[in-house]
Amino acid sequence: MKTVIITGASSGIGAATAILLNKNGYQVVLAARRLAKLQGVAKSLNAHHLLVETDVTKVADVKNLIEASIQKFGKVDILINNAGLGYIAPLKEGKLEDWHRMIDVNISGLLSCIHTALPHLLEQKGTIINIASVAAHEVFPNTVVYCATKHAVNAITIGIRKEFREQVKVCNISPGAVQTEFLDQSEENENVKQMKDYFFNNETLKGEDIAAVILEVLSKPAHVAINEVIIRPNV
Ligand code: NJP
Repeated sequence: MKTVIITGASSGIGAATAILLNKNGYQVVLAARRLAKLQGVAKSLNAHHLLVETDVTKVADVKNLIEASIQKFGKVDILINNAGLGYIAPLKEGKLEDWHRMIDVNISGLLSCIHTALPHLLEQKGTIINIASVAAHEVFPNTVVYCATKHAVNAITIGIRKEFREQVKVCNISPGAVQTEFLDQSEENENVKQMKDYFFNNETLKGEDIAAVILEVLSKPAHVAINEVIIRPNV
């Protein structure tokens, strides 16, 4: 049975992925800060799971996450770096704390997880999946720093592929609009209102759609590596 660690598993894409992978025979480690939400997700899981309260910006938490996974399951085969957030606001508002927070979670947190899990992933010839964004491939106004962080995720994914070819598989999954708690992080403003209207009054993506793509990526035989997926709503 393969062991998969999923960060940001308390809601949205991460929660849907934990449930789908667990249903399909994976033992899943769910990491996030909100333990009560993780416990809610766990109601849909079989016994092959572990919940670890984790803030990916805290190196000690990340260390504990990997150690707890090894202690419970003996190995780590797959790391899904999904924890992330985006604040929607124009640059001219100059919300420096928000900019730093996005860098801390989306880039530094992701790097801490890769750094700590990598020796175990190399042992298993495992897989890293990074949840990037369409914002990793374009730059949109009002989300410039978020786009910058996701461009960085893209660069990290490409770099891992080039340096660790044949040792670990790595895949960048870049969703468009997914109906999750993502937009709830931003203070309500005209841009957020417009985005919520588009996200929730159209048939945009669900967390389950991204989970299905992740399952597909993980289902390929050893000689096949899907390195890049862009998935947009068809509206
Ligand atoms: O959003 P949401 P998504 N340490 O808010 C966790 C990308 N994406 O599922 O700690 C650990 O439901 C948070 O958990 P908690 C996006 O950039 C989305 O949409 O308990 N975990 C929660 O579980 C992100 O990388 C869309 O608050 C931390 C999770 O992150 C990924 O998809 C479009 C944390 C966020 O779940 C999942 O986001 C796109 C921390 N410090 C890319 N901070 C979209 N929804 O449209 C946050 O292009 N989390």
